[in-house]
Amino acid sequence: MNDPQPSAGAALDLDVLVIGAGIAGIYQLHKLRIEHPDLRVEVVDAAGGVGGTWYWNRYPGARFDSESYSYAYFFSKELRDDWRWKERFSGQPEIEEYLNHVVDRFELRPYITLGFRVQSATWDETSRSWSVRTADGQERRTRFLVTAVGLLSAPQFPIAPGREEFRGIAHHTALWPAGGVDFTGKRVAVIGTGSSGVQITGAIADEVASLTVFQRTPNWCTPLNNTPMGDEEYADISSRLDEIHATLMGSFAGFVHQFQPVSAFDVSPEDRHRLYEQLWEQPGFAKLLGNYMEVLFSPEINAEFSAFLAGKISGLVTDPAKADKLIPKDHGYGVKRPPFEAGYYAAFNKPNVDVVSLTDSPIERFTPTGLIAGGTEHEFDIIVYATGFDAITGAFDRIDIRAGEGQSLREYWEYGPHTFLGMQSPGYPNLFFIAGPHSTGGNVPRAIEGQVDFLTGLLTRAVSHGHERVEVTPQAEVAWTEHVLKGVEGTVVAVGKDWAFGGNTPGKKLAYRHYGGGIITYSTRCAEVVAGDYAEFDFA
Ligand code: N01
Repeated sequence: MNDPQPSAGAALDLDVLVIGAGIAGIYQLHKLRIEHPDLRVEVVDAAGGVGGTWYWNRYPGARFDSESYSYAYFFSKELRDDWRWKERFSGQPEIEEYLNHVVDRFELRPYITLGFRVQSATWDETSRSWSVRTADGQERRTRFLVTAVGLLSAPQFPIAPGREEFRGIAHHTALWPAGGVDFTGKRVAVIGTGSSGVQITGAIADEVASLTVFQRTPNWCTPLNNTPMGDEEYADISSRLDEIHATLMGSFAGFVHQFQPVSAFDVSPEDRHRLYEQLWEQPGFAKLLGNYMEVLFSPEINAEFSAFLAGKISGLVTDPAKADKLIPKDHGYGVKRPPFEAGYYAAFNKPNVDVVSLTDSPIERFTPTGLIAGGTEHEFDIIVYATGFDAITGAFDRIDIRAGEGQSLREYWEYGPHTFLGMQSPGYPNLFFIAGPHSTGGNVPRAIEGQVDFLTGLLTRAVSHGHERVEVTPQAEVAWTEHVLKGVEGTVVAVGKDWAFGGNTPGKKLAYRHYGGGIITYSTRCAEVVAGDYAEFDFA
């Protein structure tokens, strides 16, 4: 922690407390240190190291599916120049190393407290401060509280009984042990076929004695097409990073890929198929974001591209029965956030790798030696829970956040979040969210960048005027929430199956919790608020 400096809230421990030392928390800390070195700032995190998502998700195969250089921070030319990404889509160890490098390079570590799991945050109107507590009695009193708790940081497990009875090794992909897990010659179950399950399946298939993938919903996986970054290509990219940054911030979802400049309906079916074949060979998200925009809006084009992918899967998986199970039937491409694969479909061509459909054979219970699904007992040495997250609001719901005697934030957001710009809700003064509900998805660090910059400006506006209290108006919240919900109408995503709706979490109310308007619309709205001197906020 930094030395206390006199400020308007000298009786408090801190001016700003940030919860979360991931991509968002690290950047927010750096920005405040640079722009407000006089403010007392601390970042707390439950983890034993920095990195957030990239600290916890250290399972085999965990890696970027945004191009490495497009995901990294852009705020420092020196940082960009002295870090050389090894792969187009780098793996978790390199990403964790990078984030530690950033923390040390910018001397942020003294301001970060690890092993600090926030249990509650309570607003006190008299002192205009938040009291933030852990279960073991630690407390911080802070003027402003910023959550950077992650969109996907509240892991969830299958609800079938008996999980604790299993006597083998069992880990959730998002709670992976630092020492790793030895899969050699083991009988392994992977439960879940989202991005995590797809990545780990491809990574371990060659090591195991047997692998059974338990699939609730098949996904449209396409090749990641990862490659090492050659010196020539890297030098070219490095020389154009300012230009690339402008492209990312001027794009829909912060990726290097750009939608086709023509409508799918203005080209022939043969030309469309030619493009689909080209996209298949391209890296990562090109398949979604380098496609015709109509793949997201037109049921006809979406069905056409989905049929193309179904053909590819049938070509990759030699056993027609397995291929049939692996092809989604109930949703088109892009309805759920698509995973990218490296060796996933090929794994099912091995005789010791199988897929069990949980629709046909639901998991009835776990046993000391494995699990029972559809009446069949399966024995395993290792169970991998790749069952995802109580997404977006889940990490908030696990903290008891209350303003005075009012309802908790959990209750306030139960039927879906209400926010202004995804950054504040009325009734919760001085509490701000980065990469929380109603914030832009896609290449998340680019959305985070815009939010941190905006929030730092808002805090500057407050402290430079000696204001101790900032609260968004209810009108601004209503207008933004309506804008968010209207924006998703008419897209293929609106079917509501994705974690962005909570459709993956039993009992969660279905509501759109992301922001689908894209980075440009979002940043334009932020710029309008700044130009209007933050009229949507009450300062006191
Ligand atoms: O989680 P998921 P994830 N019994 O929710 C199934 C990012 N990410 O960790 O589809 C049985 O996607 C569930 O089934 P269903 C990325 O944004 C990025 O894989 O809900 N199965 C699904 O198959 C991604 O979207 C990277 O029907 C159960 C799976 O478990 C997000 O994180 C890598 C179940 C969960 O899939 C989440 O990905 C990894 C149950 N009770 C993740 N509950 C990159 O490459 C759930 N499932 C950057």
